[in-house]
Amino acid sequence: MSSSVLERAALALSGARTVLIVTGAGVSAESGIPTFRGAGGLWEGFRAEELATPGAFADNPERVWRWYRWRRRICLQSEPNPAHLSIAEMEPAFDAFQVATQNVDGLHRQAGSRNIVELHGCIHRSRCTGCGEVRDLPDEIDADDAPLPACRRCGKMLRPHIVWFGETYQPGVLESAQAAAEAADFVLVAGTSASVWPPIAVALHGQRTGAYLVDVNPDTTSLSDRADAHLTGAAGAILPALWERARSLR
Ligand code: BV8
Ligand code: ZN
Repeated sequence: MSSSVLERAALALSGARTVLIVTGAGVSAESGIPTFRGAGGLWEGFRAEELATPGAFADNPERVWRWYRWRRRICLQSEPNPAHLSIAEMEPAFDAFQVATQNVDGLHRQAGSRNIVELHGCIHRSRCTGCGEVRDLPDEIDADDAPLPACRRCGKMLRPHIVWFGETYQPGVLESAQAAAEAADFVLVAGTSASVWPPIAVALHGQRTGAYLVDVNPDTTSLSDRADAHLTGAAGAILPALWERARSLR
């Protein structure tokens, strides 16, 4: 990546008052959490799209809970990396700042970000399939062969409080990210293959309404050539460098 691309992006960030950050699994890769489509994206030979669906849960809730318990163990052992930390550092420096994350690992909150929209839910929360009650899951994770978790209120089976493929978004979630995009002078998308459309549509809406759009990814995606700047590389290296430079230009 040429330093002039980073310089242009840093100049745009230094002049921004309102910011939206959209993140995907790549931002948590350097924390040791496998991405969906990279190496390690498979589990017992299944792809995420085969497990993170209402059908997979209806057919085999034990298998889906086993997958989420495996992923939660990894999330609970993971720490925020410099990408999460630099995003958290940026937040108080702007009039408006939102993190709209596709990740369910909770690492942005752990890093200190506060204005977060978890577009696809959170792996540390459950939702009752009967009464819909949403609750935090206990930190100690059930053993793989433990009985399926049941609602303490109505006794029905619990599911992960996560948006699965083929499901629509929780009310208000996309609307909140869309409003932040509309108000943004600067939108940064980091660590996503852009394979799920609504979060990318939000970022592009921000660009259409006047924001400078940056894509941070070691690879190129369908978003890269639409962005005003594509910063090629790992988020854990690029985001601290970008913020360091932007801060010095303010
Ligand atoms: C929706 C939670 C309508 C799960 C996820 C109806 C029926 C059936 C299907 C559909 C339907 N309606 C729409 C669909 C399509 C479907 C879809 O998109 N399918 C895909 C597979 C084509 N979409 C949906 O079902 C969505 N619902 O659209 O409702 C609607 C329409 C308009 C408005 C409102 C509603 C709901 C999709 C949500 C599914 N749940 N996650 C869980 O975690 O268990 S999606 C999951 O995959 C992620 O959350 C993310 O959103 C998506 C893509 O993953 P990424 O985060 O991008 O990760 P990936 O591994 O793919 O890429 C990592 C990237 O990082 C790579 O580019 C890599 O180069 C880069 N990278 C690696 N290392 C680094 C790095 N970058 C920076 N630094 C590094 N170090
Ligand atoms: Zn219930």
